[in-house]
Amino acid sequence: MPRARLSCSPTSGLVSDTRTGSGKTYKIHLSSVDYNHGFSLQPTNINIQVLPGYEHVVKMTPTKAGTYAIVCNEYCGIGHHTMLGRIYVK
Ligand SMILES: [Cu+2]
Repeated sequence: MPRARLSCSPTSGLVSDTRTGSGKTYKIHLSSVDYNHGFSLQPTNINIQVLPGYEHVVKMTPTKAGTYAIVCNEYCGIGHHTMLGRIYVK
């Protein structure tokens, strides 16, 4: 199963430009290097809290091509508003 790895940090932001294919299931690995963060993936209903010291794994099976938006929805500090990312599904 393909995997995508994203790291959460207000200083580095979320890793963007992750590319996946429609119809396949992916495991997305999420970790935080500092504080609690949120991982919300639109337009899916994936929405989890990412805690430091853990590797969270969520499964995603995109059914439509397009751009999926990632946003941190847990206030995490001064760089919180910069924590945006995208997953491109072909
Ligand atoms: Cu945040």
